[in-house]
Amino acid sequence: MLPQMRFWRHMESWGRVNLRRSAGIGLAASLLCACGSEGTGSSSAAVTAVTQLPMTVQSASGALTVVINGNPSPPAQGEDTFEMAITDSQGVPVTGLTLTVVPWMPAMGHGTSTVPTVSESPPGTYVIGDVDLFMAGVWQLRTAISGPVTDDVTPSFDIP
Ligand SMILES: [Cu+2]
Repeated sequence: MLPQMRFWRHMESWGRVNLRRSAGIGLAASLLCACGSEGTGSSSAAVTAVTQLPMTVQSASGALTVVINGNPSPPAQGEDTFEMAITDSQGVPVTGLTLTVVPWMPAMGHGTSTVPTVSESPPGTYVIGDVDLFMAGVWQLRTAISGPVTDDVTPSFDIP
């Protein structure tokens, strides 16, 4: 009787370990899946990717309002031009800014080989050319603002 009970206890604990192991593998797999879907940008908390223009975003500090238009509109795969009309908290256009724009694909961690051009169309509208959105998916325009105001803004687009 005793040896038999030991045997079943042994089997029972062995089974539990195996269950735990397979549950662990399942958990790991679902975590990987969660990372994958987050990478598409659809569930990203920080930014909302839009498909239509114009779009309005606040700068990181909240001090500036940026209204974005583009050509083509809505933005499409290929070479795009954007316009950022930047105003302060009073709604006054902010002129004389320097914008450094980096197109960035967050899901894949890459930018573009082409560096966008930036020029101001006074007062306070900045034209960003040569934006090479060469893949479909979510792109950010990581934009550092310097000059009279230091700030940054990161509008996000979902390119079909
Ligand atoms: Cu990509």
